[in-house]
Amino acid sequence: MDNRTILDNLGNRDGIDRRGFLKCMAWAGTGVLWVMNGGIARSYGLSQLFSPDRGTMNKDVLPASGDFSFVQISDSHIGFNKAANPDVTATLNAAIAKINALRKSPSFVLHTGDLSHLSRPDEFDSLDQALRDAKTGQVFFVAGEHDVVGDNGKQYLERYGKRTKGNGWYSFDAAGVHFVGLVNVLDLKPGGLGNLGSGQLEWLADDLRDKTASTPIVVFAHVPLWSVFPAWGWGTDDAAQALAYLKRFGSVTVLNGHIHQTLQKIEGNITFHTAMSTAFPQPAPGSAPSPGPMSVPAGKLRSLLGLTSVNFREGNHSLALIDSPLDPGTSPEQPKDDRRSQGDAAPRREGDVDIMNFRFAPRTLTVAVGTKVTWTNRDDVPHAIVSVDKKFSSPVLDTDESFSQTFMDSGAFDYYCSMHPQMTGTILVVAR
Ligand SMILES: [Cu+2]
Repeated sequence: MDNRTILDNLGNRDGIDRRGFLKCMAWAGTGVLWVMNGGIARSYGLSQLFSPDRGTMNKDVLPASGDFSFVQISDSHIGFNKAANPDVTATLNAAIAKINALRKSPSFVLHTGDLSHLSRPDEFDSLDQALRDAKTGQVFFVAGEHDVVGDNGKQYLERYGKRTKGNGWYSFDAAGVHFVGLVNVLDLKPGGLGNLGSGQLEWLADDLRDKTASTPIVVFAHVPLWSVFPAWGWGTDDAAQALAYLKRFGSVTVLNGHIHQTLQKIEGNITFHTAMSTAFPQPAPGSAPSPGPMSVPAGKLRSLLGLTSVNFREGNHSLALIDSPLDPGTSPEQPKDDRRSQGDAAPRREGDVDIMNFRFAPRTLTVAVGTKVTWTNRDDVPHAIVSVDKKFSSPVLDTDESFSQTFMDSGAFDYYCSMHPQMTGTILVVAR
């Protein structure tokens, strides 16, 4: 079945042919089962644990043993309804069904952020409702940038941050493993990446201080704590400091979401792993003009579902990238700056800025004093504009939504997207 067939089915009377849809979306129901055994973590993609046709468990890849297991799911984006996945609740439910079909229920589920798409109360409600059906002891969360838009995470913290510190970070122990949830989607700096901040780093140093080096550590956060692809914002500015605190431990696993695909890296004693989204895939780093929801033809799906087995390693290994889904033909280089500044579409009239492919076009807009500038979001992910000097800010702008600001003083006004701080622009206001 190709992509067009899916879309035809989606045009049926009831709007959605869920069975056809879920079958084509072979990544639907993704999550990672982690089995800890003697301090060694091993991962199994939920998609690999079940035969795609019958939904039965594939016994060949079942974990043989393990006294303790948990499941990671990520990036549910409840509220998203564009072509890449018109029913994100159905694909989340498919993941939960696979969790519930496991022979042994996981001790808990970790959700590594982007629970919602627009931080709306009804989106959080739907997520909570779906997760109530998961057969597991507890669900732990960390915030994604989509969960903190508009209110700097206030609502998220009220719902999910009851026993957390600061902006929502915390730690807990389970079966001899120390788990640390970190928040790197708040107070993002213009032109920067994910950010932990000094307060959280101090807390982390303190939290780890009394742990012996033989304690297995699992760190989880939304944005990757390693530089996956900084040009797309896929990294964390001050992660090196956090990783320095983790160096002395024999076994460290870092679990992230945000990039909607599986990538793994082993660096010394630290294993990094990013999870797929329960909602939609994103392109491999550098293989498209920008990140964002990707509609996937059925034939391409296998390349997205890489093997997700990871073994802990001991001792100091040199940096190794394993299981990379990068196409050999694509260049991982950062897109050139001139491409960014020119943008993809000419503005329709003086004062218009298009937000497209995670860029402001034009990147620098020159207008006369008194001009009303209007930004319009042409992406199918939300963006939010904020002035570097806090002179203006927009509400969260979903697809095709606009925000206007009239500039009465001359000068250069720098701004960025508070959700994707690598997106920067300038309004240059000149006297008439
Ligand atoms: Cu943005």
